[in-house]
Amino acid sequence: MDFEFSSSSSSDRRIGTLLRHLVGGSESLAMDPRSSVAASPTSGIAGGSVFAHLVQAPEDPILGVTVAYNKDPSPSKLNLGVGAYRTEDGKPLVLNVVRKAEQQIINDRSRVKEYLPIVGLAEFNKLSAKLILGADSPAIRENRVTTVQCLSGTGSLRVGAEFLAKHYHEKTIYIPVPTWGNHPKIFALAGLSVKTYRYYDPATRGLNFKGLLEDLGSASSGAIVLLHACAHNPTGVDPTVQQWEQIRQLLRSKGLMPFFDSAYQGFASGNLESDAQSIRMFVADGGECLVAQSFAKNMGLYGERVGALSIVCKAADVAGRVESQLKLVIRPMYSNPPIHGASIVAAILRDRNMFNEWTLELKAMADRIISMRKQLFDALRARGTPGDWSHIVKQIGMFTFTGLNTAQVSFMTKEYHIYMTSDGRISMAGLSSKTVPHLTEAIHAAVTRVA
Ligand code: CBA
Repeated sequence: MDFEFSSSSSSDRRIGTLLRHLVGGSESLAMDPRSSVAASPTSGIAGGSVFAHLVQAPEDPILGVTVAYNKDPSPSKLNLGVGAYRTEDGKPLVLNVVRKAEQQIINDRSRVKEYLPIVGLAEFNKLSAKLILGADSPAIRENRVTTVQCLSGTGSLRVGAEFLAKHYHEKTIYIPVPTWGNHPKIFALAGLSVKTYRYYDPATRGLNFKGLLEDLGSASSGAIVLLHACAHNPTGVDPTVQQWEQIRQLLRSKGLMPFFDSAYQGFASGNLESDAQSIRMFVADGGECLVAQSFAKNMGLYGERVGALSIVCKAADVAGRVESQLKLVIRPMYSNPPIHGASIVAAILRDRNMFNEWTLELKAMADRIISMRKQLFDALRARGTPGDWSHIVKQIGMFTFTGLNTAQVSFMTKEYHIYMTSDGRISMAGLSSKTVPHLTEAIHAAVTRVA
């Protein structure tokens, strides 16, 4: 399945079809992001506004869940839509170490609010690359990596996509099915042609490894391949280390370009090193790759929009020229990135004590999510809810891909005020011991009463 970025209406339909396919039939995602015009050409002048012809666009399939949740007056409502960490009390969490770093920044009167360079805060870039590629990475030592600060994970993916669309010889990117709903839009709007590869097998609720190898094995040579570094969203299903090794060999043998999305380093296992292992395997072989990195989840800096794009090259002089071209991509988009969030990250990563404190807080968040998996699984078993729910404890990261269908999700929202994405994904990070019984009751009712 593929689609091109062009303005023809048949390709518009193909984008709609692709998006529908990727998210398992969700109507709201079937919207073509560029199709905003009502059918009648004369409606443009109605009501005197030149925008009167615009149709109302649907809410975003993930962020729109929060919009709907906020409108619900029910005291028992529960938001398990967006992947945002909540405490046992259901509250957003600002890490202690982040508060400390912010205090340090505020106390430092020498700090000013000047523009950062186009590529962002140099120290942040250096430390981010070290965090994801490893302190002893030969690629860093040999100056073969260029890292630019971007607007969180999304911005890093978009800058990487724009760069590839402009400068990489192959314009096709393969993305897994399913994947995070924003991926196809980011790549298509950057001008890449998006194709898919099989990833998830609903029958086993596990990895469709054979399908993955077949699809990537028949990919056009040189194509780009999007890989979730860990904690695949939405399925929570990751390849094993042995499977990663096979994927690496396949990509390298066909000259495919890996583009890693690392939005959850530390959230999958609670360990920063193991969650970066897939990427490091690809960097260790000396080949090239792109890495989009987000600090939204692992430092809880969601709204600060802190992230980085690293491009690992084969030679230092190439990395230097790549960086010069990235600047040309960034400058007309947003000129240069914001300073505050990157300063927080740099303060934490540079200081050994603060770094250690961060890893403990990160581990505590990951452990709470893992314990929620166990509690939900136990509760469903105790309730005698039909079905094998073992995938809840087997899946990794922030989300459980429950297997509930769209009708069951709508039922849970309507009857139990539980908000989640229509593909049946729930954010385990939004759950607490107090809300597990309510969710269990809702799932039980959904699977026993709704087909
Ligand atoms: N990649 C993946 C795989 C993600 O899941 C997300 C976040 C991002 C972007 C990139 P940011 O730009 O904030 O760094 O993250 N996905 C969500 O957690 C949510 O934040 C989610 O609920 O799927 C989102 O934006 O949709």
